[in-house]
Amino acid sequence: MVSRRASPRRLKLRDGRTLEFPLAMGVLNVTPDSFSDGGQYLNPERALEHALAMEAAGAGIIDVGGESTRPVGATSVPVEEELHRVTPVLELLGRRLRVPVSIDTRKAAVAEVALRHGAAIINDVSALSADPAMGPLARRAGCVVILMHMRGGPENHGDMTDYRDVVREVRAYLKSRALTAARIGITSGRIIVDPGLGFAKTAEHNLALLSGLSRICALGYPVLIGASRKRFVRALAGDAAPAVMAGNIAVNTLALVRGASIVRVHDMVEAVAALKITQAVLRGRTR
Ligand code: PMM
Repeated sequence: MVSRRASPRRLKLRDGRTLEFPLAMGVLNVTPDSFSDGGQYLNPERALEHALAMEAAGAGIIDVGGESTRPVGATSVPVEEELHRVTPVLELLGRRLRVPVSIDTRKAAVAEVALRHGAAIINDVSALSADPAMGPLARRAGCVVILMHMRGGPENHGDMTDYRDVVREVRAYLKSRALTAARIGITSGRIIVDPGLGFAKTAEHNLALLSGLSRICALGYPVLIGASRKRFVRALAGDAAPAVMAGNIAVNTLALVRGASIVRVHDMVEAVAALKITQAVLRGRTR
């Protein structure tokens, strides 16, 4: 039986700021090879401009990443290269951005530099399993962590898609990673979980996870959904830009209705408009 706990409506950050859910997280990939926006924001000034535009459009978090995790052909990036990509961007964002920054990394050395530049959240697609120093760093820093489900690494997760009951297995994994985090002193009020759409999942698995999302929300942690521009959306909706955009919005809206707290997106204006409407309908009032 699935025990139910309501996801919190808000979450406190270590600097006293509060994340009010639901919110949209803006993707800022500082990589040459991410599948949808690779190469666009390697220049720190352009990255800042894009982050400020997403903030102005209503982003609640900006997620900075220096390592591509796309399912086909992503290679592991050496720590020096990842730092070289993200550090100048983090420096600029730390001075100019008002909304919290998260760092999308599996490496504690990268997370540590990001935290020093004011990042408030570690977005670890390995759920603290890739680098043994990541959990202790997050505990010492008192930051929020995003624990995502995947199998293998960016190099090989596309092949590891064998599940009996994907929702049950992903839910059990997230629960166990959250308990492991709690055991090293990361309190439950600092944990966000993510089923990891597209990471060691077929299109059917992604759809099953979206259909069964309320079972993952019932763990009681805020749930993040990252569907934006992913292959299963493009396969279902079509590859033309307006079709992909509409597909993203449909997935995000359904995820919010099923209890998701955060949607991770590239197209902020459209995502925030859809989020506002969804929230107003769910509440039955405009504010
Ligand atoms: N997806 C990507 C990268 N980081 N982090 C979380 N928490 N959840 C995701 O779904 C996720 C992620 C890959 O997408 P991108 O290349 O567009 O950033």
